[in-house]
Amino acid sequence: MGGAMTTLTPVLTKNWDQADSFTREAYERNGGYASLRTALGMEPSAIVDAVKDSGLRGRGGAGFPTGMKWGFLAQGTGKPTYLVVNADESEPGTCKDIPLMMADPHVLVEGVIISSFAIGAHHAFIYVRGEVLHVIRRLQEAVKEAYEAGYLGSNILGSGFDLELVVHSGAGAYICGEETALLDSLEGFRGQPRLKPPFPAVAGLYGGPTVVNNVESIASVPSIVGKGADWFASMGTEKSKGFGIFSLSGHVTRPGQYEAPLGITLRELLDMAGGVREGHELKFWTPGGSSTPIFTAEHLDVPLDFESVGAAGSMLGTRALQIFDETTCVLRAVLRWTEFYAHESCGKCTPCREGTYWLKQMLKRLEKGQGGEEDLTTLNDIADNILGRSFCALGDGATSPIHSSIKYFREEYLRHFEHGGCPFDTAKSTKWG
Ligand code: L3W
Ligand code: SF4
Repeated sequence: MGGAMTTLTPVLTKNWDQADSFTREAYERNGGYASLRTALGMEPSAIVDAVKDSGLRGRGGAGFPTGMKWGFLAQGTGKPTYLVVNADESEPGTCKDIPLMMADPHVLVEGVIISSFAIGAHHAFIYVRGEVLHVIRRLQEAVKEAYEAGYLGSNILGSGFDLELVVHSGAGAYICGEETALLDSLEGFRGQPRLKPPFPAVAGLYGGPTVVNNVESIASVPSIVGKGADWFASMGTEKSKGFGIFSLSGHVTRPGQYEAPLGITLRELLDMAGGVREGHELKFWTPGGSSTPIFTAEHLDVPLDFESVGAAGSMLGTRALQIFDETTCVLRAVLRWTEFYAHESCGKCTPCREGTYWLKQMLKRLEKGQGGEEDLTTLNDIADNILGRSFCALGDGATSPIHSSIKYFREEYLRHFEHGGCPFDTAKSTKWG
């Protein structure tokens, strides 16, 4: 888990400071599984309506309305309906689902049961990133405890509703966070994105209608059922309702998870997190992980909701706020992210497979100061030929750091070329030499 944790809206993080928060006993002591009892007494369609009315939007990066997605499920296909939780958290900087599953796995399990009941699924899967064995074990234990208590299995709490829940481990590929690659991986194939449409809601796992939702989205459902759609919708902004976990990392005094209403600003979050590390100043940051265009100090007061971040030229994404101070070479950060995308590209389509490789090769050279201004045109051109021409969002995401760093830090690129190397290496100071 990260370091600090502050809650302006103590919902998902409210129990994290209790030593036994991950146990069923603690979860029930804190009121857990009461929403499940409420939900089982409701019409499934009423739960779908409550999620629609709450305004909950997907917390995995895209912000698609959760209730609407549930409403898109194909009916009368003759195939089973599935719920799949995307717990493949791998976006650079994103650290919210893993701490949530470690500290409070039962809120996710309860969310899975209620959501499955709402959409009529009798089989649910939590697809967890392969590297995080400790999270997998914790989830498996929570699922076992839920079966023992009669929250899972046949005739749940005497309601007549049956649900089997499987925790499935991935094999450590970032692309398996893309929902259709995840489904392929879950079916036992190599994880590569499928053509959409059909969307999973129509033909997903084993060809059946499937809801794929992020961990945080599903974990928000028990509170919506327990406290009501209006309560949820009273937080956040007009179009970005509710709360979310913001993960702050990098050059910040107290990195960690901060739960707050959508629409909070980085300035306000930094106030809670003790500011940029002492004696330093903010240089650039990502609002939603490395796949979202970077922001600078001029964006400190942009409300962190889907609309405002979009209007300011980036994306809210996964609310992964990576903070960099003036000691950071922006080219080096961009190179590091680009190496990640080149490594994780699944190779299915040419613009991403070849483009991310060439971006990496060029950036390696430019970071060493071997280049000229014309290289920035080429760099932008390669990125232009990936963006919108790739098969899935990974390719598009890889272009965000390139375009935005050239937009805001062209001078720093040029400084490398004038210097014949990275000015941050030779200066050995907090600023350029
Ligand atoms: C039925 C329609 N369903 C859309 C569903 C669709 C999906 C959801 C959103 O990318 C973003 C990406 C990353 N009928 C539908 C429909 N849907 N139209 O809505 O779909 P989409 O395509 O907008 O987005 P996506 O493919 O889910 C996710 C960004 O998130 N990101 C990445 C985060 C990575 C992680 C991780 O660590 N694993 O979360 C960060 O910003 O760039 O833009 O369910 O089926 N007509
Ligand atoms: Fe694979 Fe990249 Fe194409 Fe996505 S954009 S399908 S990750 S090669």
